[in-house]
Amino acid sequence: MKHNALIFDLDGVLVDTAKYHYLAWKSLADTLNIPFTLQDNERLKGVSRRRSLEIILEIGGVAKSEAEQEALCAEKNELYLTYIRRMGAEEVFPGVREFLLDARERGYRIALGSASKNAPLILERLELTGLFDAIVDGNMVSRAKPDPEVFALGGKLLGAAPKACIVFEDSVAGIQAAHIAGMAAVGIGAPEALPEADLHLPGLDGVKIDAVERGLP
Ligand code: B16
Ligand code: MG
Repeated sequence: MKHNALIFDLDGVLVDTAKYHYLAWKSLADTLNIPFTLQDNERLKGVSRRRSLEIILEIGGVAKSEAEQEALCAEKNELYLTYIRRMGAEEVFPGVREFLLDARERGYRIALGSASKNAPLILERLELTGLFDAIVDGNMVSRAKPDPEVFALGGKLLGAAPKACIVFEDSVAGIQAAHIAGMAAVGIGAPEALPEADLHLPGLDGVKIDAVERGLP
């Protein structure tokens, strides 16, 4: 095997949490009389909570103080958590659990590299925690993708050199972050959406790690 460590983004790779982020942000935007659509929500994927709020305020042309923004972020997160607490293992994307189990059996070390501060809770709800050797979440990093911080820390916690790591990502900024970290990047989603990825997969259903290794340059 060419690599020995795998690092996974959470939202859009292992599970669809974007729909819950949308519902929570939509409720908040409604209270602020800001129009917020599913299309706007695309701009929030992989972006931090605080930056997401800034984008929504920009859409509405609304200004808020630092303290007000903190309070709005807390309010949004409470709403978001009402959805997350109801999540179950059936929401894991098809084939993800099998892919992780197969990779572990073959000796790969596995980390999460997510911008979400709620990532540990989400992995618990999905009953995936035990399949990860390390979890890097939004509480542990200060710089957002495309900064490589989240993946560099993931590799470090796994004791793996960048060249030994494969990142699985669904966002352009995440693919860039992986490359800046010196890691291979598998794009989950349409090839046109992630032109810089080293390999494209529509998802992990029916995929095995040895096929990923063969597909990477
Ligand atoms: P939280 P990822 C990201 O997850 C989401 O894509 C993004 O929409 C969200 O704003 C961010 O986490 C922060 O989430 O409010 O839970 O801290 O794709 O990096 O796994
Ligand atoms: Mg993502």
